Amino acid sequence: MNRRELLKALGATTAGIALLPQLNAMGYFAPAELSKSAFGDDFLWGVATAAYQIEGGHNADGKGPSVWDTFSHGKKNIKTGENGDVSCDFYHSYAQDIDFIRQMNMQVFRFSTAWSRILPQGTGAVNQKGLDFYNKVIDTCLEKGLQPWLTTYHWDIPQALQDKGGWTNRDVLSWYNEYVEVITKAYGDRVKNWMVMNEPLAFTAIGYLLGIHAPGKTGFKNFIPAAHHTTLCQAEGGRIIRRNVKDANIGTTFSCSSIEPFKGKDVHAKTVERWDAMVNRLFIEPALGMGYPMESLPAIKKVEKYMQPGDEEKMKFDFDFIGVQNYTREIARANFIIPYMKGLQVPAKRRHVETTEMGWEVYPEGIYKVLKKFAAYPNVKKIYVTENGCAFPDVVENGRVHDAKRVQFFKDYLAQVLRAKNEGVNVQGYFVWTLMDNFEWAEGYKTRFGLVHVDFKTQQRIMKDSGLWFKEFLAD
Ligand code: IFM
Repeated sequence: MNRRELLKALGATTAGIALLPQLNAMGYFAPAELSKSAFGDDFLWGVATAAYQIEGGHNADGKGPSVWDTFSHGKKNIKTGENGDVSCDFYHSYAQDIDFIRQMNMQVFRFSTAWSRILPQGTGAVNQKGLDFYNKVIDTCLEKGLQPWLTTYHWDIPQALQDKGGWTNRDVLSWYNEYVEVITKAYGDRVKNWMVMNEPLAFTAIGYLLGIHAPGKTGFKNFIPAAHHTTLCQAEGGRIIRRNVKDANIGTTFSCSSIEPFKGKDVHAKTVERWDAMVNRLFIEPALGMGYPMESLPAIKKVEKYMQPGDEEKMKFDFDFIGVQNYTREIARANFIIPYMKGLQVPAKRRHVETTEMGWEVYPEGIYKVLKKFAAYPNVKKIYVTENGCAFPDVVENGRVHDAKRVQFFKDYLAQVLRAKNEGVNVQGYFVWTLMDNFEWAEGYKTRFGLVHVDFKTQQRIMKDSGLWFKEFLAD
């Protein structure tokens, strides 16, 4: 039964009328027809990528190794045994790939710079050819009428710095500052939209706590200092951009998920609070001057060991915008055996809900909830959805990819973004994860998120039906 039929059936009964507020909360009154104009003329549309996931050219023109070069070559670190040495070969095919963005009638290309392409040893000598590569990317965007949006860090710290402890070493503050000084001075004349970090929780928790991502470290002894130094760099990066880039629009991005109690039961409320503090609050609240959410997540008190006088102040930065990145929701269940978190996330597959190939629940209302949640912080001025997307198994048939599930995913999630916007959330743009299929970290190339299909043997590209859908949707 579709939305209209359901409302018609329910509207005729007293019980149905009583249900109307609940249906409203569930998004049943979100506009059925999506249109570009419903989002407004100033709303920005784009795609997001990350250097290691698309570039390849892993040792081209003087690039130094990053943690991901090392990690992906380690035995059994990547489920498929693959690595990002060549990936989509964006290093050589950037002009053709950027053209796809234009063809889809989008305005924004969000990408990251690879620190070790620019500073092969992390600090010291600058690799001019590495700098030039991003000059070409930026100039190509501008020639094609696209806005380049630059993320300074998307998980690929130079291996030379990891050898000295990487994000766990407080010296990372000066290493990172040197890198941001270089890129802001090199690109600030043309790049006006900057994001400091990509999903700080993801790279510190998956890389330094769980050991599933580079650099493969585990335990709170690694995670806590890595998280604290990232928080400091998040703010300092903002200050350097402000100083060096005239008229910059400065943000940073967060992986955000609505955390909900298992079977809606109150007994899991404390667990929900702890997971919410970890997933949604840990990195934004110090930037907003609220400190770490220690009351909700006592395990974070361990950070005090790494705090130096003045750090509370140094963690703050007045961002122009916040990048919200959402894919799914999490269901939390109390379990007192689990150290620190005292609870677990209940995997979607055990809940028998619709999932993507990543095993993540398809839950469009989740993006509405996180937009409302982040917009409720008094100092959050504006929001962009800097990532949203899905992996489904794609099949090439007669030169086409009919990815109907992905198209539906975007329609449903966009309806919820519009619902939040219509309720007053200052959301000003939406960037799809991602332009083209690429190296999905520990999953390898199997999970495809792109609007453009990539044949990794031939490097042939095909715009999927989802890419064609955006082209049509965004056409003037
Ligand atoms: O591929 C990643 C990206 O690097 C960061 N956000 C989530 C995406 C999908 O897993």
